[in-house]
Amino acid sequence: MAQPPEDPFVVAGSGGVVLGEARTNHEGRRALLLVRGVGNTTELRSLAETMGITIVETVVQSGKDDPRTYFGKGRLEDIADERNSTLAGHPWSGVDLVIIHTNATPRQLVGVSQALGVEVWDRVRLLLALFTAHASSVEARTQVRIAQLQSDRTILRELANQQTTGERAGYGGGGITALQGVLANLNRELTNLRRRQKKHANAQREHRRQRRRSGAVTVGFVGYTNAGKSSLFQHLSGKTVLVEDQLFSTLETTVGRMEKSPRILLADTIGFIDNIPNATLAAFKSTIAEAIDADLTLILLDTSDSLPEIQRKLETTRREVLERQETEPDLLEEQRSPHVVLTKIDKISDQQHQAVVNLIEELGFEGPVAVSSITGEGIDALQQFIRERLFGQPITVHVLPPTHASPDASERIVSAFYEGGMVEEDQRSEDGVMTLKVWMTTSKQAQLVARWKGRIDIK
Ligand SMILES: Nc1nc2c(ncn2[C@@H]2O[C@H](COP(=O)(O)OP(=O)(O)OP(=O)(O)O)[C@@H](O)[C@H]2O)c(=O)[nH]1
Ligand SMILES: [Mg+2]
Repeated sequence: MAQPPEDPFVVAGSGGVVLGEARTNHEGRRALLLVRGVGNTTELRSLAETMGITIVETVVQSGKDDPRTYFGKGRLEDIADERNSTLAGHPWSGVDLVIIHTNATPRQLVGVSQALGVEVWDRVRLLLALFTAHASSVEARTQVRIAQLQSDRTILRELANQQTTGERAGYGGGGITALQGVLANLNRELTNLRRRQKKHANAQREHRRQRRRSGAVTVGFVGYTNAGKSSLFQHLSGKTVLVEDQLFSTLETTVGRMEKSPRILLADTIGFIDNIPNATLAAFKSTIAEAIDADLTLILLDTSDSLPEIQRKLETTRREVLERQETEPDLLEEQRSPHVVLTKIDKISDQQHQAVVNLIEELGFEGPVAVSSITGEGIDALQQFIRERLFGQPITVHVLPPTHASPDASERIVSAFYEGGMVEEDQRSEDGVMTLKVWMTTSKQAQLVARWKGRIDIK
């Protein structure tokens, strides 16, 4: 009897479904792309390219998806024949992967893989493979694995279903029992990973609370993948992160201080892409939470995209942000309105820039700040904007000299202001009064006023 391997990673593969080790490097693989009807294949091609996969040919069949096999049965048989009879030099030689140009159903994945006898991915499995290849931290690997297992489970369930209804012959030698064993292993691993992820999410939430209590404020960057989030983060924080002209360079959250305002923290995180199934997206929820459970959320848009593209991405991102904010009950009202930042303005003309600004305003957003992380244009204005948005205008604090009744040293009070906000000026007059110009949240101000009543005077 065929034993299911320990690792229940599942790929749709030769002769049906192959169980094997999760492969993380797909560099150099050659693939066929199947497209049903008309479709723009640009996104899928750049996803494949990012992973070093060559699409040797795009095979198109007109008409609507077949619910069982995506392509028609006859056409799939032709493809299988051609692939099996390729000689060296044929463009299809070495093809060991077929990619379906859609988010396919488990039934279609199984159907195509059975018909072609080769590993089959759809758009979601391609994304998952890409995430797996790019995941470098424990956090990222955990969430990607969860998403992958959830997707594998839908395929295993489809197989189990086909077996119980007699649509398909036995699974290995063990039939349904072996399949159930694999499913049970998978569920066990999923439970463990979810527990680990939940722990991590709770720890992070607690971390955010502590940061907030200490007077630090957070700015979250959200936006589509490749919008320029990590580049801007790097520019403002001086902290090095991965920046690449590819989709999904970033999969986890990095928090860094804004160089010119150390009390302001910036959160760079994973980007969005269209049409991801909810179950897959859910695995990334705690990562994105870091940027959404922020004092100010900035939506980054690549200005070199076309206007319809910008509009679609902005509307989708706004919807995502609002939906996710609903699951963060601690957020205050003023934290709930995201602001738009236009990136890569070095790539467009003033005229194009104006057209984008008009569009953003028509969509109900305030005038966006525009920046270039390459030339540095707009960066000062953005820093000023962030500061004013978070702290309002700076306050002037007079710290009175110590008295007999309250002998607290002025220095302690002054350092509390340094810790809780951003001190821009600091002067001491001859009568011992210290005057500070400080950017600070109103809640932190209230806390310090309550603590040193009578010792400080704020204007
Ligand atoms: N010309 C120009 N290119 C930029 C600018 N900002 C970023 N880029 C380029 O855009 C590409 C993507 O930048 P990233 O900062 O990695 O984008 P990201 O939003 O973090 O992308 P993911 O992490 O993949 O979601 C890189 O090739 C950058 O060099 C800019 O202001 N001007
Ligand atoms: Mg990034």
